[in-house]
Amino acid sequence: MTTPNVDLTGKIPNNVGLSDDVKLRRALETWLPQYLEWWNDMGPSDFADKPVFLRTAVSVDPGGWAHYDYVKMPDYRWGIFLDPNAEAASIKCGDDAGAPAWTDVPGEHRNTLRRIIVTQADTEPASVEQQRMLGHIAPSLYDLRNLFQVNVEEGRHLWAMVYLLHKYFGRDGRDEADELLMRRSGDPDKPRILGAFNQPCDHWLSFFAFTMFTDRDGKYQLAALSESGFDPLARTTQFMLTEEAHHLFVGETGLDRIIKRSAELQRQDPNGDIRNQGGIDFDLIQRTINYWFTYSLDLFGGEISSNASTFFATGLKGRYREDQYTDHRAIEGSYRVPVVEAGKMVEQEVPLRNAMNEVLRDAYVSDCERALRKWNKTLEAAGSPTRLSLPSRRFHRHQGLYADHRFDPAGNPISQGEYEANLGRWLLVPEDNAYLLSIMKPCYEPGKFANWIAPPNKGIEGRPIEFEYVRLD
Ligand code: BYC
Ligand code: FE
Ligand code: FE
Repeated sequence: MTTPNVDLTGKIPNNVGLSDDVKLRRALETWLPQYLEWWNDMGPSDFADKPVFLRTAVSVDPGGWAHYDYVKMPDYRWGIFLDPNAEAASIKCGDDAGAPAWTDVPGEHRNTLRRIIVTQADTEPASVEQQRMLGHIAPSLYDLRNLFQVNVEEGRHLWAMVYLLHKYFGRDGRDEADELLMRRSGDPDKPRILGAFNQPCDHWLSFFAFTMFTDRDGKYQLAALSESGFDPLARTTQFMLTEEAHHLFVGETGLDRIIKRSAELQRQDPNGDIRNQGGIDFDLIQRTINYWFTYSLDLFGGEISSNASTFFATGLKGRYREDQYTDHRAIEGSYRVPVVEAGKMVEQEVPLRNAMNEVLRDAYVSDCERALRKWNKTLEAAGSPTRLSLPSRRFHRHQGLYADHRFDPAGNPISQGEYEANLGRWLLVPEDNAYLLSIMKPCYEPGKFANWIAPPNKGIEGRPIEFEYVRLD
């Protein structure tokens, strides 16, 4: 399969040959106004008429895929781009590893593939909905711009999946694409599919934790899907990963800047009190890490999963960087999973294929541990005695083996009573939100930052920190 050149002239920028596929182009051009209606209703509240210094994907050349300029968000050009690969792709894992990849949907995998694609797709608009009010309390123009950059790109990720649904799944796919615009994050009657995407993200501490931990699940899921034997899915997720890196940067550096500022405030106060200077204390940061990290762990699915085994066996979804493994069939290996038996932890040996969710979660957890080490270096450099940590992956789970049991953040089984008595110490609670909203007032002056966060080390795309990233007048 060769990829057509990038076409930027039509209503929908693309490198999938839309101008030659009249039926598909019409279907997507019919979906476009519905998408824009959703964006206007559920995308960023206000700011629609403000020029934002945004990057737009205009090419699939790794050296120059993005164009930076002022754009009003509703005028952003949401496009469809597949990673071009010249050589013939093959199935990367499972029973048929090595066979030619599918350029169309195999009948026997149709329902499974559609479910995977719809699940991936659903998270993209969900995150935009969760973040829609944050512009009103942005700590700086630099951060406001990063929020909007993430939002428009999550919108493009929805386009990437809707293209697959329209092109390969006929009537069912079009219906699914319509429903993606109808579900709503947090709505009890028509919620988004996965748990984390129905949790409120009301303030910037949650925004940075979300882009750090939840977008990072996106990175690992997209990487696993980029190993898919369904070639169009592999290529579209591969290209999505180029944009994803910035989302993770926003989250990881955002938390790092808060931690740095809190350490400064801690040092300035004779009692080390951060809150009485309007900053964010470390217990609150730790509770936020606990909250979003554990909801994000849930996104990997059950520790022992026959779905995961099927996805892998049929070559629909691989592991993180499948090419780092030598055995792509994984028929023989096993994996030891800690399970609860009569209130105690014991290890159960599981066939490797059934533990594929856990294998992917392992890669994710070590990446998160790396970020924690970095933040702790920031604390050390600032002379703070505080250290932050990740809770056990058993703590506060809603999916998988540990969901029916209670654990403390260290991973020890505890009673329901003990769990409930300590929730306010371990997780973000409504009083935390009230405090955070009380200190988060908008700071829209170029080069100025809210009191609770340190400035970044540098600006965007070579521009200075005091650049007018969003023009508000
Ligand atoms: N919440 O065998 P199990 C992103 C369901 S994020 C609610 O344990 P499986 C982004 C599951 O569907 C990346 N339900 O799990 C980030 C199943 O339901 P059914 C999104 C859940 O199927 C930030 C049942 O529980 N991409 O891109 O092996 C901003 C038992 O399933 C949850 C993907 O997720 C949950 N957390 O794995 C913007 C990739 N977890 O069948 C964007 C596609 C599980 O009983 N999805 N369930 O009705 C998948 O590969 C799989 O669906 C999962 C679940 C890994 C999510
Ligand atoms: Fe995304
Ligand atoms: Fe993202």
